[in-house]
Amino acid sequence: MKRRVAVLISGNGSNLQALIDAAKEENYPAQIVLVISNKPQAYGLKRAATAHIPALVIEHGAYATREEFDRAVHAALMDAHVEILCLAGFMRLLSPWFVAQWQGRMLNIHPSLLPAFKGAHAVRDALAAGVTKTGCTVHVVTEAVDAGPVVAQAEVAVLPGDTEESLKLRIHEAEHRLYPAALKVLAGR
Ligand code: 4DW
Ligand code: GAR
Repeated sequence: MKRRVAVLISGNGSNLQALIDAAKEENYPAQIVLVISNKPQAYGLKRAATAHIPALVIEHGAYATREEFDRAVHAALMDAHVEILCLAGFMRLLSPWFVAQWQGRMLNIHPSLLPAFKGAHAVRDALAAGVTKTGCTVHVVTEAVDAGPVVAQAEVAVLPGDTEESLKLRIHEAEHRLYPAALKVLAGR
């Protein structure tokens, strides 16, 4: 039986698309059964619609506290019998309570070779640091941001003349291969 996976997004959802595409393969161990966005205008919602995957908008602004938002997200995940959760450009910090509910079953993708360049500007920071090699990481989400156990990493070269945009593009290409591979590892466990 394929594992039931939900993807949480806030924006473009190109990693969501990579997971959707990978899951079309007959032998892939996971299926994307739900997409949740905290932003109504997220382009990833269109990707879900095109793929005929149920999608929900749960706007954090509609909730008085972080924990109430998290409980609404959790309830939707329970309703859809979700077993594994993938964060893909999801930009809201999830509470310790939520993280505990999904302990060991929630992945995130980050655009650096963690533990290097944690935080929201990983690509810019790598460029500014002058490294010749960066990459992307899929890790298990823990309470501490960008610090959970690494499931998979891919290296990406920083090339002479790279801008934040050009480097981001190259990292994205690596992400779109890495995330499906990492989810396959977790789903197959
Ligand atoms: C991440 C971490 C923190 C914020 C945004 C993104 C990386 C991935 C992630 C999303 N939610 C998470 C994680 C994580 O690694 N660990 C946990 N939850 N527990 C962040 O602080 N975002 C702020 C909002 C930004 C915005 O709305 O634009 C925030 O205050 O939530
Ligand atoms: C990805 O590059 C991901 O690594 C990054 O957001 C992008 C989302 O793109 N995440 C972080 O920086 C987390 N701190 P997408 O919406 O096209 O998948």
